[in-house]
Amino acid sequence: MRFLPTLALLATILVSATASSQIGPSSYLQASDSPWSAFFGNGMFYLEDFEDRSLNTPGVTASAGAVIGPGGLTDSVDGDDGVLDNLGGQGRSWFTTNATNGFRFTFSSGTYGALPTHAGLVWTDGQVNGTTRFEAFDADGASLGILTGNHADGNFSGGTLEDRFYGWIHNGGISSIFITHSGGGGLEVDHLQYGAVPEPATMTALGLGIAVLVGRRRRRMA
Ligand SMILES: [Ca+2]
Ligand SMILES: [Ca+2]
Ligand SMILES: [Ca+2]
Repeated sequence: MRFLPTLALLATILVSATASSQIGPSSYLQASDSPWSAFFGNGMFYLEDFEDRSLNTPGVTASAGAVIGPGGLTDSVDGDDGVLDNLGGQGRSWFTTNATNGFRFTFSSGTYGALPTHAGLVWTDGQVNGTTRFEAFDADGASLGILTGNHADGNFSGGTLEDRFYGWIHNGGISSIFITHSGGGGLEVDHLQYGAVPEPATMTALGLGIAVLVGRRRRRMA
C-alpha cells in the first residue's frame, strides 16, 4: 500500500495542471492593484499600458481598436499619468467605437514557448446601459467561462473610480480574451497583462517527492 501516497501526490499535480480560475471585476487605479503585480518583473509576464502609443508587448494581437490619448475623452488607468487623482485623461488607452463587437486579444505561444497561463485587462470606460462581458478561451479555443459587470459611471471624461480589472488563470494555457459591452457605444480598456509564472517551490517539492517515492517503489519491485 506504499504507492497510495504517490497516487495522492499525482492527483494533486494533475488537478493543479488543469486549474482554472477567474478574477474580477475588481477596482484598479495603478499597476500595483493587479492581482499579478508580483509577476511583472519575472521576464515571462507582460504589462501593456499603451503609454508608448502602441500595442507592442510580445506575442499578442488585437482584433480591433487603436490607441487614444491623451485628451478629454481618454480614459487611461489613473496612475499612468503619474498622479492618482481619479482622472485618466492624460494617459493613453485602447479604444473602439463598437463595443458590441468589442475586441479580442489573441496570444501566440512563441513568446516563451507556451501560451500565457494568466491573461487580463482593465475596463476603463463604456456605456452605463447594458453589461460588460469578459470571456477567456483555452488552447483549443474553447470557452473557459464568462465574467460580467456593470460599473460604468456614465461620464466619459476620464473618471477612474469605475475602472475594473477582469482576468483569468488557466494552467493549460489561454489562447485569447474577449471583451464586449451589450449597451453599444464605445469601449475602452487599458493595462492588458498576460504571461506565465515560474513553477512554485511547492510544486517543485512535490515533484521531487514523487521522484523519490517512485524511485523507492521501483527498487522494491526490482
Ligand atoms: Ca491620473
Ligand atoms: Ca494607459
Ligand atoms: Ca473610467
